[in-house]
Amino acid sequence: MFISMNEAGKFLEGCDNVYIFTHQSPDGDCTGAGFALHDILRNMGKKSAVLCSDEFPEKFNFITNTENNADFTPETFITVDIADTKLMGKYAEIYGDKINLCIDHHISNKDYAERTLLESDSAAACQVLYKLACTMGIELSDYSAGCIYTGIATDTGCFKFESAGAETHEIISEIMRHHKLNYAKINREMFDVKSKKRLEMESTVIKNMEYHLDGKLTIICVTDDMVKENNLLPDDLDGLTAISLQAEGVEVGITIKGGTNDEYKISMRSANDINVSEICKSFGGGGHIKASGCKITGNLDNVKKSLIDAVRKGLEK
Ligand SMILES: [Mn+2]
Repeated sequence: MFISMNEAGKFLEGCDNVYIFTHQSPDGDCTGAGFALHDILRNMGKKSAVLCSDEFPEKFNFITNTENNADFTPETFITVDIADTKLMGKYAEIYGDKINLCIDHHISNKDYAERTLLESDSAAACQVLYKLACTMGIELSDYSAGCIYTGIATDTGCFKFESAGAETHEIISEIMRHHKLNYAKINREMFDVKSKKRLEMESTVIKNMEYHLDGKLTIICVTDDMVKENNLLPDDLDGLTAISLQAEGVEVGITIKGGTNDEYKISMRSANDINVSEICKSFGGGGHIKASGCKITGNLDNVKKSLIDAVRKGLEK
């Protein structure tokens, strides 16, 4: 059931002993939203903990280095930035059908929770959470403001995407005005700083990038074998899709990861007007119009072929 900001606020006021779930392969938005909500609930005198199926990347240490102890009997289950319980990873089976509140901004949200606060035109789950906090009359701590800033910055590609509209900038301006925040440092660490290994991998990825459909489609492929060979961490693979969209004339950029048991994880990005959410839906996935994903099983050549066909159809529309 979809609910309003007011209803979500009332629910938060009445709840306690909360497990907050972020999605697997955590990004800045779910990490920021999870820990900001954790901080908000603690400041309301409630017990809470953030749970994630995967480890949080080190670059989010300034967010995750806080007391976070799940050693209590939970009564309330909240997800942030999770469109589908599948994305809860190992927690999906135990808690997937128990979610009391979902705070999200994905147009593809499956409405799996008892209550869903969905703003599909919000740039980030952190933006939804910020507005919820305002509705509740909560004054954010500098720490929470930093979490929310990070989530909005990362989900908008450092305020480059169309999703970062007037409202997003107004919220960021409010955050900057009222909180001590080293946003230049956050942005440098989120977007510019890369390990030597990562830089080397990027150069390999660029060298091996495939151009299809007259250069309108680019494909980057990083298989599990390559990951093992080069000792890469999940964090080293983050944001590769951005590279696929740097090619001049490109409309759709695809990143293929995985390969163990012939299972591939596909990330798809659109440079302009192609709706990649629709293309990914045809493979059982989804996401945003310009950024979506899906999983495909098969041998790599066939996976690529079906993706190229699907994008060709998308371009012809
Ligand atoms: Mn998000």
